[in-house]
Amino acid sequence: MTSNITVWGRINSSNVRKVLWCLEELGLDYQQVDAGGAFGLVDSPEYLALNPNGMIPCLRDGSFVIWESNAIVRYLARKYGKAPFMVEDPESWALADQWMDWTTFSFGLPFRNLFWNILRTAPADRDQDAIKLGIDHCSTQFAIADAALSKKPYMSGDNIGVGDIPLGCLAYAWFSMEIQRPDLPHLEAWYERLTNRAAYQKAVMSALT
Ligand SMILES: N[C@@H](CCC(=O)N[C@@H](CS)C(=O)NCC(=O)O)C(=O)O
Repeated sequence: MTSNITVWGRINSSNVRKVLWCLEELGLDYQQVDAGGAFGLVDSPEYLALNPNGMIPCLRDGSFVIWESNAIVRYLARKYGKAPFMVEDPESWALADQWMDWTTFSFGLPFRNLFWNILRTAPADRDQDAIKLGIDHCSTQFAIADAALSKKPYMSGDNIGVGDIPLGCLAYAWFSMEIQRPDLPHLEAWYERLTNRAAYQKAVMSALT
């Protein structure tokens, strides 16, 4: 679909991947501008005028500007989505919100600590105790997702939806890291379903570092 969408953010950021994956699933045209990390730009007055947090991602759609990755994903689904990404009933939205918020607030912090210790820290400087604790903590959280996925094929229910997007981006890093993972068959089957999607392959499955 033709649109006038620009996304700022480096593609190896999990939060940027959420937005890119959603755009790909919705079949929207967009321009991606590298920003953040080694690309800088986020401290410039021009960027701060778009996103005063100086963080990525940020999306502009025509003259409308929005930041916060989960909010961007919901905006795109509501504006451009059709089922399964746009849902109508309050219960389906509530479940999508539940998993999006859970991923950010319950899962995100322990995962970030683990991710940084392994992928953003030189081997000699890694804190092995923190890594072990991080794997334990993430495994406990992933077991909650695994239990949900034992009943339905997606976090969003019978079909994929925006509720799958945040965890799906972190799952790529989890399954790519050289760590000892617990046996969580429903989570693994869900992850495999995601990896078969062209949009996921294009937007999420790129180099982590
Ligand atoms: N809650 C924000 C968090 C954004 C965030 O933490 N972005 C990180 C990248 S994942 C960032 O901007 N880091 C600074 C940088 O990359 O320069 C969101 O979900 O959009």
